[in-house]
Amino acid sequence: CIAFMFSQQDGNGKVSRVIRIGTRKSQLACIQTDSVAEKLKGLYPDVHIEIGDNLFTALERNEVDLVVHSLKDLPTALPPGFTIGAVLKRENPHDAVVLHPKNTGKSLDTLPDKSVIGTSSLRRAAQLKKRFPHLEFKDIRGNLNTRLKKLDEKDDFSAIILAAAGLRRMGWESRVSQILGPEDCMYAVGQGAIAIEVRAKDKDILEMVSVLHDPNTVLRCIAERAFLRRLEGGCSVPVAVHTEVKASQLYLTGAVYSLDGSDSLKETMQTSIASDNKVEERVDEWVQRVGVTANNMPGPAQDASEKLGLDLANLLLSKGAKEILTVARELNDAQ
Ligand code: DPM
Repeated sequence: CIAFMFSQQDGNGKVSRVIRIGTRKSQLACIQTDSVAEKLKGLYPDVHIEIGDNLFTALERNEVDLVVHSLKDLPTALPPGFTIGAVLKRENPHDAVVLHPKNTGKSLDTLPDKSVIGTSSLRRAAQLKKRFPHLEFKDIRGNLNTRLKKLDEKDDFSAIILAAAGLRRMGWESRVSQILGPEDCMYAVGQGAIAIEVRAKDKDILEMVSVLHDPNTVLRCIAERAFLRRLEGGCSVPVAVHTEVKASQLYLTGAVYSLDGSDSLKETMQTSIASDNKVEERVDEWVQRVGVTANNMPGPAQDASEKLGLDLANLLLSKGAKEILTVARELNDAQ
C-alpha cells in the first residue's frame, strides 16, 4: 500500500512531505488546480507539491492525494470512500452573457428577434426562454476554449451563456457583457465554488485541506446540494438556486422548471446559522453532509443548512416539482 503522502529528502537531508494532485487537462481544470496548489504551498511551505494530469481514477488507486473540481460538477452523492474535504470561497456564482464580437453593445433584451443563444444547460435555457421569448436557444458543447472559438469564428451564435466564475478564472472577464441576476437566471447548485476531493479515510490530508473551507460558502453549498439531492436532480436538470447569508441567517431560493420555462415552481426559506462562540468540542466522528466533510466548522450550522435544503425541496415536491422534473427529463431524453 502506497502511503498517501511520502517523504522526500532534500540536499540537506531535510525531510518534507509530498502531496500529489491530480487534474484533468482542460485549461480551466489546470488553472483551478494551480490556484489550489498555490494556496497549499502558502499554508504549508515545507510540503512538496506534485501535479500530474493523472486519470480520474488516480485518487481511488492512491496515485494522487487530492483532485480539484468545480463543485457544480460533483454529484450530491460521491462514490463510497471519497469526500469533499474543502469548499473554497465562492466567486461570482452568476451566469454571464458573452456576445459575438459583431453584437458588441447589445444585451439579451436588445438582440434582434430569433437571435441564437448557445448553451447546453437545461437550467439556463428554461429560465431564459421564458424571460426572453424573442431569442432562440441551441446546444453548444466542448470546453470553454472550444465554445469561445465556436462563438467568435463562426456565425452560428449571437451570444453564449457561461458561468462568470469560469470566465474570470480563464482571464476572459473582458468578454463578459452582462451578468445575469436572479430575476433573469438563477445559478446552478455549487456554481462558482471550487471543491477539493480526497479519500475519506486520509485524515491527514483532510485536516490539511480543511483550512481552505470558506464557512459561508460551505453552508450555502450544503443547503443547495441537499436541495438538489432531495429532488433527485443530477447535474443536468432544470433546477436553479440562489443563496445568501445575512445576519446569521441563510436564505435559500430554489426553483424547478419545465424545459421551455413555461411551468415553474420557486420558493424561498431561511434558517439560522448562528453558532455560539464557545469552541465546540471536536468530534472524532468525520461526518459527511451531502458529500462534504467540514468537521472544523460548527456541526449545528451545517445540520441546519442541510435541513434547509431538504425542507425547501419537500415544499416544492408538495407543490408538484416531481411532475415538472419528470416531464422535463422525459422530453430531454427523447430529444
Ligand atoms: C454543469 C452545467 C454546466 C457545467 C449545467 C448548468 C454548464 C453546461 C453548459 C453541471 N456543469 O450549469 O446548468 O453550459 O452547456 C461547468 C462550467 C464550470 C464548471 C462552465 C460553465 C465553471 C464555473 C464554476 C460546466 N462546470 O458553466 O460555464 O466553477 O462553477
